[in-house]
Amino acid sequence: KEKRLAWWTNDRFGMFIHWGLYALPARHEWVQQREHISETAYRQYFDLFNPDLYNPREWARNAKAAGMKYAVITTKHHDGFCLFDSKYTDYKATNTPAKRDLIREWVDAFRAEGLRVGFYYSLIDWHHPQFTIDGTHAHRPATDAGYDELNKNRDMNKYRTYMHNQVRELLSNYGQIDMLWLDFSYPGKRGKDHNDWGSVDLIKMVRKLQPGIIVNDRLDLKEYADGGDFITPEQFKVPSWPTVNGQRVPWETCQTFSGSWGYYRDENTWKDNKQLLVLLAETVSKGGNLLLNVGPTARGKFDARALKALNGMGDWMEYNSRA
Ligand code: FUL
Repeated sequence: KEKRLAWWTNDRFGMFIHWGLYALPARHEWVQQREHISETAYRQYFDLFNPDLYNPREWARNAKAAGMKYAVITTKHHDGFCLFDSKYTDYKATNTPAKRDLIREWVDAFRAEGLRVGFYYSLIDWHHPQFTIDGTHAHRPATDAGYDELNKNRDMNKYRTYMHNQVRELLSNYGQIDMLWLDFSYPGKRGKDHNDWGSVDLIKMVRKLQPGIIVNDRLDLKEYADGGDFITPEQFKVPSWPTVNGQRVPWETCQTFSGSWGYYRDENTWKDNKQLLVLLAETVSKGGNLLLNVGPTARGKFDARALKALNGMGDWMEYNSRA
C-alpha cells in the first residue's frame, strides 16, 4: 500500500472536477434532488448539453500552473449521467449535442500535460431504473410501505451488475488510471451498504484491472482487509493527523472554492487566496493531501472566480513548491 501511494504522498495537491448536466441549471450538483426535479424536467439538460468551449488541455494547464499534480473527474455523478461512452447506457455524453466521449479527451489532455489521472464514479444512481429508491432521491415516500411500493419492480442485483460493468469499462478503456474515487455518499433512509455495492468483488476487480491504482475509502469496507488506500474527510479541516486504531493513516481532504461541487453561478461564499493557501499548508503539514474542486460551466469553461483562485495559488507555488 505504501508503495502504491508513494507518488500521491509526494504530490500532495490535486484538482477535483465536478462536471455534468447539473452545470446547466448552475445551482449545485444535487439540484435534481434538492429541488425535486422530475426525470422529465431534468431531461432538458441532457437535450441541451453542448460544451462548445470545452478544452481539457487548458484545464490541465490551469491545474498545473496552480501547482496541482493530479486530477480526478466525475465520470458519473449521482444523477447517473455519464460523461464517458458506456455501452451499458444511453444516458451519456455521446447522445447529447456534445456527441462524444468527453472523458477520453480529458484523460489524453491531462496525461499530455504530465498530470496523474483519477476517476470519480458515483455508486448512487438516481437515473437507473433498477436502483432502489432511498433517502437520497428527490421523490421520497413518507412511509416504509411507500418505499416498498416504489421498489417492487426494482432489483439492486441488476443495478450492481450495471455498476460493476461500468467500472470495468472505465478501468479497461482509458489506459492507466492512477486513482479511483468511488462515492456512495449519504445513504440515509433505506441506506445502502457494501452488500448493495458488492464492494468486496468490486475492489478485487479494480485491483486486478489496474494493479497500481489507489482507491478511496467510500465502499463501506471497514471490516475487510482492503478497505481502500486513504480516508476522505470532506469539507473538513482536521485538527491533527487522523488516526485509525491509534495509527496515523493516509488522508486526503476534498474541498470546494465555495459551497457546492458542481458549478453554482450565484454562490457568493468563495474562499479567498489566504484561506486557500492556509488550507493547503495546514493539510500538508498534517500529512494530508488536498483535492481542491473546480465546477466548470456547462459550456466547458472554468469561470473567472475559479481562474483567479487557481492563479493565486500558482503565484505562491511558484516560489514555494519544489518540483
Ligand atoms: C459527496 C457528494 O454527495 C457530493 O456531491 C460531492 O461529490 C462530494 C465530493 O462527495 O459525498
